[in-house]
Amino acid sequence: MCTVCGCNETEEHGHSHDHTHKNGHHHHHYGEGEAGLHIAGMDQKNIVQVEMDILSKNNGYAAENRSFFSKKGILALNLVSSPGSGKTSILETSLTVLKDKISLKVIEGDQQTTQDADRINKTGVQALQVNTGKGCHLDAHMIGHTFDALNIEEDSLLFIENVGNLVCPAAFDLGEYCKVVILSVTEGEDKPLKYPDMFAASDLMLLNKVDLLPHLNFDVEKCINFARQVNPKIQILQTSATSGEGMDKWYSWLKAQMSSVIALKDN
Ligand SMILES: Nc1nc2c(ncn2[C@@H]2O[C@H](COP(=O)(O)OP(=O)(O)OP(=O)(O)O)[C@@H](O)[C@H]2O)c(=O)[nH]1
Ligand SMILES: [Zn+2]
Ligand SMILES: [Zn+2]
Ligand SMILES: [Zn+2]
Repeated sequence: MCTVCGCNETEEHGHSHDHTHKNGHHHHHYGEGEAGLHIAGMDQKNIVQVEMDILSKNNGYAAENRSFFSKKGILALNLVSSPGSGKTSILETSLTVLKDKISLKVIEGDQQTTQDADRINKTGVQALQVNTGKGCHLDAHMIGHTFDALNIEEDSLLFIENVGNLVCPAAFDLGEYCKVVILSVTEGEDKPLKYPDMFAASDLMLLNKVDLLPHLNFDVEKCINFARQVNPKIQILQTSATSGEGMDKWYSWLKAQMSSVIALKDN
């Protein structure tokens, strides 16, 4: 996961530089220790401790957000993907279709600029931009701070577009109902295997830009099998934000999730 650490660079490391190679393949795997990652100058126990501290604080804020959402019957979705898969385009198309029927709000996460929030605001739906600066993901604390400005209504739908990054947002619970991962066909069918955490953490995968399939050697079935290998329960819809293909199934999925959130609303 993504560890934000400012120290320990001076610590001597006690391991030798002999690496063992499982399966007989010659590659270096830095994810086989207790922490699942390597940071030069930090031992595995320290990394685990820093991660636990960061994540447990985040989880506290996420629990507060989740309770706020469930009391008000708000379906909060955390949209995650690599940069450019089409998160904002899917939102622009969806909001235009849904805005007369459903109360909607959007939180836009990017390192810099208000471009995505500006695009969303043009649809007539209110969006609030959160810039993370050097940060590579939204955290639950940032989400809690948007509530005053957004005034999210009861029985409504809140889209949270995370920072384009297929790795770090997987580890940070925002208090959402679920994560929706967007993968576009121009990224290659192997992404669920290479970045498994995000696909394991998501309930739904939108395979986007399917209008481009005739121009590519992208094997849809193979990609779906890879995603199910990582997460056997993941639901998968094929969409195109530009042609509109598959978008009706996405809207039906949204409405079904909204109904269950409203039915389960804490009173
Ligand atoms: N052909 C095609 N292009 C698409 C589709 N969806 C998005 N795009 C294009 O892909 C590019 C990136 O789209 P965005 O919606 O900005 O992607 P994003 O995931 O919001 O990007 P970041 O917020 O920067 O991570 C734009 O040029 C879109 O027009 C699609 O379904 N088909
Ligand atoms: Zn990160
Ligand atoms: Zn975007
Ligand atoms: Zn914070």
